[in-house]
Amino acid sequence: MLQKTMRWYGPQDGVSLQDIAQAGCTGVVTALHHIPVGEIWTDQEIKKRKHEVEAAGMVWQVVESLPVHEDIKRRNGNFQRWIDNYKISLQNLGENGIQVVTYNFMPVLDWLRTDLHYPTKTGTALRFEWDAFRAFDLFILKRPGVEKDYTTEQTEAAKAYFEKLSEENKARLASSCMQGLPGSKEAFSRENILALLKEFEGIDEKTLQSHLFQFLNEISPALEKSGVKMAIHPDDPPFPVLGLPRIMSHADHIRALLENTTSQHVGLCFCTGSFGARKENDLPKMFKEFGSRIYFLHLRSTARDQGGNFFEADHLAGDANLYTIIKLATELQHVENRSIPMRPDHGHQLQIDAAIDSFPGYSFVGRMKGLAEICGMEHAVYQERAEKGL
Ligand code: DNO
Ligand code: MN
Repeated sequence: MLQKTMRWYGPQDGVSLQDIAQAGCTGVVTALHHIPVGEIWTDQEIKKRKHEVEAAGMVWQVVESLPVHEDIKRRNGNFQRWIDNYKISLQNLGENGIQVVTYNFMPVLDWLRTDLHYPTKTGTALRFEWDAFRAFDLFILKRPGVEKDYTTEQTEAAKAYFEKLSEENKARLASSCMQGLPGSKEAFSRENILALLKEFEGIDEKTLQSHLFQFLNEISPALEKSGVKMAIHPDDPPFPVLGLPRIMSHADHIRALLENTTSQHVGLCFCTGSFGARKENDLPKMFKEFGSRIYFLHLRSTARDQGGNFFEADHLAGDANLYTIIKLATELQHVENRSIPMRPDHGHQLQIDAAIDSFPGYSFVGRMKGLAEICGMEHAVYQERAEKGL
Protein backbone atom coordinates (compact mmCIF):
# COMPACT_ATOMS: atom_id res chain seq x y z
CA MET A 1 0.00 0.00 0.00
CA LEU A 2 1.04 3.59 -0.53
CA GLN A 3 2.07 5.32 2.67
CA LYS A 4 -0.56 7.98 3.33
CA THR A 5 0.81 11.34 4.37
CA MET A 6 -0.05 15.01 4.28
CA ARG A 7 2.21 18.00 4.21
CA TRP A 8 2.40 19.81 7.53
CA TYR A 9 3.99 23.25 7.67
CA GLY A 10 4.97 22.88 11.32
CA PRO A 11 3.66 24.72 14.36
CA GLN A 12 2.67 27.71 12.18
CA ASP A 13 0.21 25.53 10.23
CA GLY A 14 -3.49 26.06 11.04
CA VAL A 15 -4.02 22.37 10.27
CA SER A 16 -2.90 20.36 13.29
CA LEU A 17 -1.10 17.04 13.52
CA GLN A 18 -4.22 15.60 15.16
CA ASP A 19 -6.28 16.69 12.15
CA ILE A 20 -3.85 14.92 9.82
CA ALA A 21 -3.87 11.76 11.94
CA GLN A 22 -7.67 11.78 11.99
CA ALA A 23 -7.73 12.05 8.20
CA GLY A 24 -6.16 8.58 8.19
CA CYS A 25 -2.53 9.49 7.57
CA THR A 26 0.25 7.46 9.10
CA GLY A 27 2.88 10.05 8.40
CA VAL A 28 3.61 13.65 7.61
CA VAL A 29 5.80 15.48 5.19
CA THR A 30 7.38 18.48 6.81
CA ALA A 31 10.41 20.75 6.92
CA LEU A 32 12.23 22.92 9.41
CA HIS A 33 11.00 26.14 7.85
CA HIS A 34 12.48 28.26 10.64
CA ILE A 35 16.05 27.35 9.67
CA PRO A 36 17.44 29.79 7.10
CA VAL A 37 18.15 28.28 3.68
CA GLY A 38 21.66 26.85 3.60
CA GLU A 39 22.13 26.46 7.34
CA ILE A 40 22.57 23.04 8.95
CA TRP A 41 19.57 21.10 10.21
CA THR A 42 21.00 19.99 13.53
CA ASP A 43 20.31 16.68 15.18
CA GLN A 44 18.61 18.52 18.01
CA GLU A 45 16.17 20.44 15.77
CA ILE A 46 15.38 17.33 13.73
CA LYS A 47 14.69 15.32 16.91
CA LYS A 48 12.43 18.02 18.27
CA ARG A 49 10.23 17.93 15.16
CA LYS A 50 10.35 14.17 14.92
CA HIS A 51 9.16 13.77 18.52
CA GLU A 52 6.36 16.24 17.95
CA VAL A 53 5.10 14.21 15.00
CA GLU A 54 5.50 10.93 16.86
CA ALA A 55 3.59 12.26 19.84
CA ALA A 56 0.62 12.56 17.47
CA GLY A 57 0.99 8.88 16.57
CA MET A 58 2.57 9.39 13.15
CA VAL A 59 6.02 9.29 11.60
CA TRP A 60 8.00 11.97 9.82
CA GLN A 61 8.05 10.21 6.48
CA VAL A 62 9.53 12.68 4.03
CA VAL A 63 11.32 16.02 4.20
CA GLU A 64 9.82 18.61 1.89
CA SER A 65 11.87 20.60 1.24
CA LEU A 66 15.46 20.68 2.31
CA PRO A 67 15.89 23.79 0.18
CA VAL A 68 18.86 24.21 -2.10
CA HIS A 69 20.56 27.58 -1.69
CA GLU A 70 20.45 29.85 -4.76
CA ASP A 71 24.29 30.00 -4.69
CA ILE A 72 24.31 26.25 -5.42
CA LYS A 73 21.99 26.77 -8.39
CA ARG A 74 24.34 29.47 -9.71
CA ARG A 75 27.52 27.83 -8.43
CA ASN A 76 28.93 31.05 -7.13
CA GLY A 77 29.20 32.86 -3.81
CA ASN A 78 29.31 30.47 -0.86
CA PHE A 79 28.03 27.45 -2.76
CA GLN A 80 30.73 25.12 -1.42
CA ARG A 81 29.84 25.97 2.14
CA TRP A 82 26.12 25.35 1.50
CA ILE A 83 26.91 21.99 -0.09
CA ASP A 84 29.00 20.98 2.92
CA ASN A 85 26.13 22.01 5.19
CA TYR A 86 23.66 20.10 3.04
CA LYS A 87 25.70 16.92 3.50
CA ILE A 88 25.66 17.34 7.27
CA SER A 89 21.90 17.89 7.26
CA LEU A 90 21.47 14.70 5.19
CA GLN A 91 23.62 12.78 7.64
CA ASN A 92 21.57 14.08 10.57
CA LEU A 93 18.30 13.21 8.85
CA GLY A 94 19.52 9.70 8.00
CA GLU A 95 20.57 9.09 11.58
CA ASN A 96 17.06 9.99 12.64
CA GLY A 97 15.56 7.50 10.22
CA ILE A 98 14.21 10.02 7.71
CA GLN A 99 15.04 8.58 4.33
CA VAL A 100 13.47 10.70 1.63
CA VAL A 101 14.24 14.34 0.93
CA THR A 102 12.24 16.30 -1.62
CA TYR A 103 13.62 19.51 -3.07
CA ASN A 104 13.41 21.42 -6.29
CA PHE A 105 15.86 23.19 -8.55
CA MET A 106 13.72 26.09 -9.73
CA PRO A 107 15.62 29.37 -9.54
CA VAL A 108 14.11 32.28 -7.61
CA LEU A 109 10.48 31.14 -7.32
CA ASP A 110 8.84 27.94 -6.25
CA TRP A 111 5.45 27.07 -7.75
CA LEU A 112 3.64 29.84 -9.52
CA ARG A 113 -0.08 30.52 -10.06
CA THR A 114 -1.98 33.52 -11.34
CA ASP A 115 -5.09 32.83 -9.25
CA LEU A 116 -5.15 31.27 -5.80
CA HIS A 117 -8.95 31.30 -5.65
CA TYR A 118 -10.34 30.21 -8.99
CA PRO A 119 -13.97 29.26 -8.37
CA THR A 120 -15.02 25.72 -9.19
CA LYS A 121 -18.21 23.86 -8.28
CA THR A 122 -16.50 22.46 -5.23
CA GLY A 123 -14.75 25.46 -3.78
CA THR A 124 -11.77 27.33 -5.12
CA ALA A 125 -8.70 25.97 -6.87
CA LEU A 126 -5.27 27.21 -7.92
CA ARG A 127 -5.02 28.30 -11.53
CA PHE A 128 -2.36 29.32 -14.03
CA GLU A 129 -3.37 31.45 -17.00
CA TRP A 130 -0.85 32.63 -19.58
CA ASP A 131 -2.50 35.96 -20.40
CA ALA A 132 -2.62 36.81 -16.72
CA PHE A 133 0.94 35.71 -16.18
CA ARG A 134 2.24 37.70 -19.16
CA ALA A 135 0.25 40.69 -17.97
CA PHE A 136 1.97 40.39 -14.62
CA ASP A 137 5.38 40.09 -16.26
CA LEU A 138 4.83 42.99 -18.70
CA PHE A 139 2.81 45.51 -16.71
CA ILE A 140 3.32 44.77 -13.01
CA LEU A 141 6.81 43.34 -12.73
CA LYS A 142 7.99 45.25 -15.82
CA ARG A 143 10.95 42.92 -16.12
CA PRO A 144 13.77 44.52 -18.14
CA GLY A 145 13.89 42.99 -21.63
CA VAL A 146 10.54 41.26 -21.18
CA GLU A 147 9.25 42.36 -24.60
CA LYS A 148 11.58 40.06 -26.49
CA ASP A 149 10.19 36.99 -24.70
CA TYR A 150 6.70 37.37 -26.14
CA THR A 151 5.25 37.59 -29.62
CA THR A 152 3.25 40.67 -30.63
CA GLU A 153 0.12 38.56 -30.44
CA GLN A 154 0.88 37.39 -26.91
CA THR A 155 1.67 40.92 -25.78
CA GLU A 156 -1.56 42.26 -27.29
CA ALA A 157 -3.60 39.55 -25.57
CA ALA A 158 -1.92 40.25 -22.24
CA LYS A 159 -2.53 43.95 -22.66
CA ALA A 160 -6.22 43.44 -23.39
CA TYR A 161 -6.45 41.14 -20.38
CA PHE A 162 -4.74 43.63 -18.09
CA GLU A 163 -6.80 46.61 -19.21
CA LYS A 164 -9.98 44.79 -18.31
CA LEU A 165 -8.87 44.06 -14.75
CA SER A 166 -10.17 46.19 -11.89
CA GLU A 167 -7.56 47.72 -9.57
CA GLU A 168 -8.52 45.12 -7.00
CA ASN A 169 -7.95 42.26 -9.42
CA LYS A 170 -4.61 43.71 -10.50
CA ALA A 171 -3.56 43.62 -6.86
CA ARG A 172 -4.82 40.04 -6.55
CA LEU A 173 -2.82 39.01 -9.61
CA ALA A 174 0.30 40.65 -8.21
CA SER A 175 -0.02 39.02 -4.83
CA SER A 176 -0.70 35.62 -6.33
CA CYS A 177 2.40 35.74 -8.56
CA MET A 178 4.54 37.16 -5.78
CA GLN A 179 3.48 34.86 -2.97
CA GLY A 180 6.48 33.78 -0.93
CA LEU A 181 8.22 30.43 -0.90
CA PRO A 182 6.36 27.42 0.57
CA GLY A 183 6.10 27.72 4.34
CA SER A 184 6.90 31.42 4.30
CA LYS A 185 4.27 34.03 5.07
CA GLU A 186 6.50 36.70 3.62
CA ALA A 187 5.65 37.68 0.07
CA PHE A 188 8.17 38.75 -2.55
CA SER A 189 8.32 42.38 -3.61
CA ARG A 190 8.82 43.56 -7.16
CA GLU A 191 12.33 44.84 -6.34
CA ASN A 192 13.11 41.57 -4.66
CA ILE A 193 12.20 39.47 -7.68
CA LEU A 194 13.98 41.77 -10.12
CA ALA A 195 17.19 41.65 -8.07
CA LEU A 196 17.02 37.85 -7.80
CA LEU A 197 16.37 37.49 -11.53
CA LYS A 198 19.38 39.64 -12.31
CA GLU A 199 21.60 37.24 -10.40
CA PHE A 200 20.56 34.46 -12.77
CA GLU A 201 21.40 36.37 -15.93
CA GLY A 202 23.52 34.27 -18.28
CA ILE A 203 22.47 30.97 -16.68
CA ASP A 204 20.77 28.91 -19.34
CA GLU A 205 19.17 25.48 -19.23
CA LYS A 206 22.42 23.59 -19.88
CA THR A 207 24.30 25.50 -17.21
CA LEU A 208 21.59 25.05 -14.60
CA GLN A 209 21.38 21.37 -15.46
CA SER A 210 25.10 20.90 -15.01
CA HIS A 211 24.91 22.68 -11.64
CA LEU A 212 22.21 20.26 -10.55
CA PHE A 213 24.22 17.23 -11.64
CA GLN A 214 27.39 18.49 -9.96
CA PHE A 215 25.51 19.17 -6.76
CA LEU A 216 23.96 15.70 -6.74
CA ASN A 217 27.22 13.93 -7.53
CA GLU A 218 28.95 15.88 -4.78
CA ILE A 219 26.40 14.91 -2.15
CA SER A 220 26.07 11.29 -3.37
CA PRO A 221 28.61 9.82 -0.92
CA ALA A 222 26.62 11.44 1.90
CA LEU A 223 23.41 9.99 0.44
CA GLU A 224 24.85 6.49 0.25
CA LYS A 225 26.24 6.72 3.76
CA SER A 226 23.10 8.12 5.36
CA GLY A 227 20.66 6.04 3.32
CA VAL A 228 18.75 9.16 2.29
CA LYS A 229 17.19 9.39 -1.17
CA MET A 230 16.83 12.69 -3.01
CA ALA A 231 13.48 13.10 -4.76
CA ILE A 232 13.44 16.10 -7.07
CA HIS A 233 10.11 17.87 -7.48
CA PRO A 234 9.26 18.86 -11.07
CA ASP A 235 9.12 22.46 -12.20
CA ASP A 236 5.75 24.00 -11.57
CA PRO A 237 4.54 25.10 -14.05
CA PRO A 238 6.76 22.89 -16.23
CA PHE A 239 7.70 25.73 -18.61
CA PRO A 240 10.32 28.48 -18.55
CA VAL A 241 8.95 31.58 -16.82
CA LEU A 242 10.36 35.08 -16.30
CA GLY A 243 13.24 34.22 -18.61
CA LEU A 244 14.44 31.57 -16.13
CA PRO A 245 15.57 28.16 -17.33
CA ARG A 246 13.65 25.01 -16.37
CA ILE A 247 15.38 21.69 -15.98
CA MET A 248 12.82 19.24 -14.61
CA SER A 249 9.77 19.60 -16.80
CA HIS A 250 9.57 16.48 -18.99
CA ALA A 251 10.89 12.97 -19.67
CA ASP A 252 14.07 14.18 -21.43
CA HIS A 253 14.99 16.17 -18.34
CA ILE A 254 14.52 13.09 -16.16
CA ARG A 255 16.61 10.98 -18.55
CA ALA A 256 19.38 13.57 -18.43
CA LEU A 257 19.26 13.55 -14.64
CA LEU A 258 19.58 9.78 -14.43
CA GLU A 259 22.30 9.63 -17.10
CA ASN A 260 24.45 12.28 -15.50
CA THR A 261 24.32 11.18 -11.89
CA THR A 262 25.86 8.05 -10.48
CA SER A 263 23.94 7.18 -7.32
CA GLN A 264 20.73 5.17 -7.15
CA HIS A 265 19.82 7.48 -4.29
CA VAL A 266 19.12 10.20 -6.84
CA GLY A 267 15.49 9.97 -7.89
CA LEU A 268 12.15 11.63 -8.32
CA CYS A 269 9.18 13.04 -6.55
CA PHE A 270 6.62 12.14 -9.19
CA CYS A 271 4.13 15.02 -9.01
CA THR A 272 1.30 14.16 -11.38
CA GLY A 273 -0.12 17.68 -11.11
CA SER A 274 3.09 19.44 -12.11
CA PHE A 275 4.17 17.07 -14.88
CA GLY A 276 0.54 16.80 -15.99
CA ALA A 277 0.28 20.51 -16.77
CA ARG A 278 2.30 19.81 -19.90
CA LYS A 279 0.34 18.13 -22.68
CA GLU A 280 3.30 16.10 -24.03
CA ASN A 281 3.90 14.48 -20.67
CA ASP A 282 2.36 11.02 -20.86
CA LEU A 283 2.12 10.27 -17.15
CA PRO A 284 1.60 6.48 -17.26
CA LYS A 285 4.42 6.15 -19.80
CA MET A 286 6.73 8.23 -17.63
CA PHE A 287 5.75 6.28 -14.54
CA LYS A 288 6.59 3.00 -16.29
CA GLU A 289 9.93 4.27 -17.54
CA PHE A 290 11.12 5.86 -14.30
CA GLY A 291 9.17 3.87 -11.70
CA SER A 292 12.13 2.33 -9.93
CA ARG A 293 13.55 5.80 -9.29
CA ILE A 294 10.33 7.26 -7.91
CA TYR A 295 10.78 7.73 -4.19
CA PHE A 296 7.79 9.94 -3.43
CA LEU A 297 4.42 10.51 -5.07
CA HIS A 298 2.37 13.71 -5.21
CA LEU A 299 -1.11 12.93 -6.43
CA ARG A 300 -3.30 15.63 -7.92
CA SER A 301 -4.78 16.36 -11.32
CA THR A 302 -4.61 19.41 -13.55
CA ALA A 303 -7.18 20.33 -16.17
CA ARG A 304 -5.57 21.97 -19.21
CA ASP A 305 -7.20 23.96 -21.96
CA GLN A 306 -6.15 24.58 -25.58
CA GLY A 307 -4.13 27.63 -24.64
CA GLY A 308 -1.93 25.77 -22.17
CA ASN A 309 -3.70 27.32 -19.17
CA PHE A 310 -4.61 24.96 -16.37
CA PHE A 311 -6.32 24.73 -13.03
CA GLU A 312 -6.09 22.14 -10.33
CA ALA A 313 -9.06 19.85 -10.83
CA ASP A 314 -10.62 17.44 -8.37
CA HIS A 315 -8.47 14.36 -7.81
CA LEU A 316 -10.92 12.24 -9.79
CA ALA A 317 -11.25 14.75 -12.63
CA GLY A 318 -8.87 16.66 -14.91
CA ASP A 319 -6.28 15.28 -17.31
CA ALA A 320 -4.18 13.09 -15.03
CA ASN A 321 -5.64 9.63 -14.81
CA LEU A 322 -4.82 8.97 -11.17
CA TYR A 323 -6.46 5.56 -11.20
CA THR A 324 -3.90 4.36 -13.77
CA ILE A 325 -1.05 5.86 -11.79
CA ILE A 326 -2.24 4.22 -8.57
CA LYS A 327 -2.53 0.92 -10.42
CA LEU A 328 1.02 1.24 -11.77
CA ALA A 329 2.30 2.24 -8.34
CA THR A 330 0.65 -0.80 -6.79
CA GLU A 331 2.27 -3.12 -9.35
CA LEU A 332 5.64 -1.46 -8.83
CA GLN A 333 5.38 -1.82 -5.06
CA HIS A 334 4.71 -5.53 -5.44
CA VAL A 335 7.54 -6.10 -7.90
CA GLU A 336 10.04 -4.11 -5.86
CA ASN A 337 8.67 -5.08 -2.49
CA ARG A 338 8.46 -1.56 -1.15
CA SER A 339 5.90 0.99 -0.08
CA ILE A 340 6.02 4.43 -1.69
CA PRO A 341 5.15 7.50 0.38
CA MET A 342 2.33 9.51 -1.15
CA ARG A 343 0.55 12.71 -0.30
CA PRO A 344 -2.54 14.20 -1.84
CA ASP A 345 -0.98 17.32 -3.29
CA HIS A 346 -2.88 20.61 -3.28
CA GLY A 347 -6.58 20.37 -2.50
CA HIS A 348 -9.47 22.69 -3.19
CA GLN A 349 -10.40 25.24 -0.63
CA LEU A 350 -13.93 24.37 0.44
CA GLN A 351 -16.10 26.89 2.20
CA ILE A 352 -15.38 25.36 5.58
CA ASP A 353 -11.63 25.62 4.95
CA ALA A 354 -11.76 29.41 4.97
CA ALA A 355 -12.03 29.25 8.76
CA ILE A 356 -8.65 27.48 9.00
CA ASP A 357 -5.44 29.45 8.62
CA SER A 358 -3.80 27.18 6.05
CA PHE A 359 -1.39 27.83 3.18
CA PRO A 360 -2.66 28.13 -0.42
CA GLY A 361 -3.30 24.64 -1.77
CA TYR A 362 -2.96 23.10 1.68
CA SER A 363 -6.53 23.33 2.92
CA PHE A 364 -7.59 20.58 5.28
CA VAL A 365 -11.02 19.45 4.14
CA GLY A 366 -10.16 19.85 0.45
CA ARG A 367 -7.05 17.72 0.80
CA MET A 368 -8.91 15.19 2.93
CA LYS A 369 -11.44 14.84 0.12
CA GLY A 370 -8.56 14.21 -2.30
CA LEU A 371 -7.06 11.66 0.06
CA ALA A 372 -10.39 9.87 0.43
CA GLU A 373 -10.74 9.68 -3.35
CA ILE A 374 -7.19 8.35 -3.68
CA CYS A 375 -7.82 5.74 -0.98
CA GLY A 376 -10.99 4.69 -2.78
CA MET A 377 -9.12 4.24 -6.04
CA GLU A 378 -6.38 2.27 -4.33
CA HIS A 379 -8.98 0.08 -2.65
CA ALA A 380 -10.52 -0.66 -6.04
CA VAL A 381 -7.10 -1.56 -7.46
CA TYR A 382 -6.54 -4.08 -4.65
CA GLN A 383 -10.04 -5.45 -5.04
CA GLU A 384 -9.42 -6.01 -8.73
CA ARG A 385 -6.09 -7.69 -8.00
CA ALA A 386 -7.71 -9.99 -5.46
CA GLU A 387 -10.40 -10.96 -7.94
CA LYS A 388 -7.68 -11.83 -10.44
CA GLY A 389 -5.92 -13.88 -7.78
CA LEU A 390 -2.87 -11.56 -7.76
C1 DNO B 1 3.49 21.54 -6.14
C2 DNO B 1 3.71 21.39 -4.71
C3 DNO B 1 4.84 22.29 -4.22
C4 DNO B 1 6.10 21.52 -3.93
C5 DNO B 1 7.41 22.22 -3.90
C6 DNO B 1 8.55 21.21 -3.82
O1 DNO B 1 3.15 20.68 -6.88
O2 DNO B 1 3.88 20.07 -4.41
O3 DNO B 1 4.40 22.90 -3.04
O4 DNO B 1 5.95 20.91 -2.73
O5 DNO B 1 7.59 22.99 -5.02
O6 DNO B 1 9.73 21.74 -3.52
MN1 MN C 1 3.70 18.58 -6.12
